Amino acid sequence: KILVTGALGQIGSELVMKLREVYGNDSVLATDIRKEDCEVVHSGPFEILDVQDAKRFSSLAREYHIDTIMHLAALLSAKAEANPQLAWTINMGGLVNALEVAREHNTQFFTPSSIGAFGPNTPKSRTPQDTIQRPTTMYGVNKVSGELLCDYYYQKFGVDTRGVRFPGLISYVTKPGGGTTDYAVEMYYGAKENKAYTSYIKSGTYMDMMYMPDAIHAIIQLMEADSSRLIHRNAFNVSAISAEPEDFAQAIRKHIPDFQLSYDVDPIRQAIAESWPNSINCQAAKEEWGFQPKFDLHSMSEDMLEKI
Ligand code: VAH
Repeated sequence: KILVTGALGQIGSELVMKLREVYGNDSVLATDIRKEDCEVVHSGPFEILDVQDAKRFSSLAREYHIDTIMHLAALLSAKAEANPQLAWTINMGGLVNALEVAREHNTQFFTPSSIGAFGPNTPKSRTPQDTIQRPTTMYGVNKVSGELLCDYYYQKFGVDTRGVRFPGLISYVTKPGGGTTDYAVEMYYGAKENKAYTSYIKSGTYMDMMYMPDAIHAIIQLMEADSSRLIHRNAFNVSAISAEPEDFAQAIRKHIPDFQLSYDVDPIRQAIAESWPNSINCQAAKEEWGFQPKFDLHSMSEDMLEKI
């Protein structure tokens, strides 16, 4: 049975539904710090869990006979930069608790890292799998620390930890909260609702992006991969698209010709975006577990505008 933390979040809400489709409703325990009236709560087991509560975390793992933990509960980059101390407490405190439960109950373990784990002196185009990681944001410090801690739990305690460095994720099921790449999600909504959007990220700012269905598939594919093939573990570069705001606008105009994009740059999120890569190299994920995204900017845009 799989325990998912942050199950009501942007990734969690889609991951839980896909896992229940693949493995059966009762094989996925969804948890989050709050309860909501939604299909994640109604379609299978749900429990309130604050990942800072180590005792409850462990007792839920025991009660539900958990053999896999997918730890998604965290503050994203912009929110973490606004509350750095809280971000450390939740992002690292939650991760340590999750890893300890995995060690204690001998479960498999997944948690995402991010392109945010790279910093200003990391090579910016086709960023290698193994390279300099000196992020300048609290979120990035959390992600690099998390990668090292997960590898440590594998090396030291034999916990089967695996992770991916996610790019900006685009989805229409649950809106992201507090990210930097979220401008791209908001642009699709702005296009659909008002044929216009004002971007807080400057034109020409390239970042890696991926459609949520490809992200969910990557998690399942990595967790089912033959561990003897894995040279890396925490965490694999994965991406599908490298784009800047004008690229999204152009793709949207194929469907909404008079879409207007304007700019009101937020210096804080612009600085975060500029410290991240423009495009990352995903060769290791392709070679070690067959990572292969299906959506490009055009097919993602077509699907997003149809579905929202
Ligand atoms: C964020 N969407 O913007 C997340 C992600 C790569 C970006 O980590 O913080």
